[in-house]
Amino acid sequence: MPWVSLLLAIGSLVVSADEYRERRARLRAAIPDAAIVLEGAPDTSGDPRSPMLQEPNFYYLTGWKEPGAVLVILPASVEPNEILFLPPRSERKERYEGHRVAAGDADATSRTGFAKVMSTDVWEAEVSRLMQDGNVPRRMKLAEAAPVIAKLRMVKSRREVDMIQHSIDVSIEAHLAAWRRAKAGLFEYQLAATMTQVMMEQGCERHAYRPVVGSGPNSVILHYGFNHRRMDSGELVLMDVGAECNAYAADITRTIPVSGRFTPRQRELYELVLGAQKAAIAAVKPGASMGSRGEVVEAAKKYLDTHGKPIHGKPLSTYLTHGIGHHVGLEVHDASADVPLAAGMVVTIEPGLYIAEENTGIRIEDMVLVTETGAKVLSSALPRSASDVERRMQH
Ligand SMILES: [Mn+2]
Repeated sequence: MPWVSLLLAIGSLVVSADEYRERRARLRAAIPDAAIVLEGAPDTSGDPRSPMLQEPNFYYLTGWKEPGAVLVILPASVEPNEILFLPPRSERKERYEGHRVAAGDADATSRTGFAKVMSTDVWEAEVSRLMQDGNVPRRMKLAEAAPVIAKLRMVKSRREVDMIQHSIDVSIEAHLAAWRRAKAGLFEYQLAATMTQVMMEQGCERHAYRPVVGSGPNSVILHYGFNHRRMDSGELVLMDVGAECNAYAADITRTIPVSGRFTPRQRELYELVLGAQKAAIAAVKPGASMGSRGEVVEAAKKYLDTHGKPIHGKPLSTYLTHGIGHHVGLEVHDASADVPLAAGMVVTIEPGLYIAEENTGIRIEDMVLVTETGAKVLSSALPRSASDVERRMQH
């Protein structure tokens, strides 16, 4: 019954209303006896250049995309203890933007996953009334909820890992399409266009970040984003490109030879970066630190310095000029707190070497799920070794 499996496939890429409710319950438990107020992204639909992105913490707790909403989470003893406030209906706005859910709609509960939906016009009055009625003590203490939400967001649910995996799978397809197309004489933006086409074709919303396609001298510019240079044979092209699908980001980098073959020097440096990446991934496990002096980056640096020759008298690790990685989720640089790695976290491991005088920047970036015992590379389907890259570029 093919339609059943199709339905399951689509179903698995949606976070359920129950999971959102569970997240709010965990936040309530982490900040008890408080009114937690989150404002969603403001309505910027009047600006046609606005991408209209929901505020990520708000999205994490509600799954709600429409602008101008307010989320209030109250202590468990108060009834109701969570309310979604939506902007009042505006005929004019709906003429431009289409139907929007508003308090009072018969289907407001099923559309939002909230038992209580009210108008933003009354949110402040309603919260004071509920706190008073619920005899919640008024301690005039204000605190940021964001650091607490960040800790929740760092550990992904099984469903979130599935959704991240989908964004990774699409991004891998995009990289492979660019590999097949790469050749001297092409412009960087043409490779970017090929990758964009794959993402959009798969129904993804957008690039998870400005795509970096940097050839030759541009490969050493970490966040190069102009993508306007014509590529030449004998050069490397660094592609740091990832899709955002169903709100979840992927972040993958590969560095390939424009004309399909690494020079001996490029291959030497490439294999050193790959060795450093493998050493760093081997250091990923619960309890390890991703920090600037943590064991993950130190493993990469140690590999570079014990396997590679110094350049201009400087140890090779000097040319790894950025951090070893970051958390990924709803945002490509996802919310995080300075805590050790734990099972369920998803991070990038992305060592690189940037040698300007050789016009050579090499970065290899993969996404890794922290498991109970170590790490699982989620982007392992995209070839990594120099020989495998060359082989795949021929097809
Ligand atoms: Mn990254």
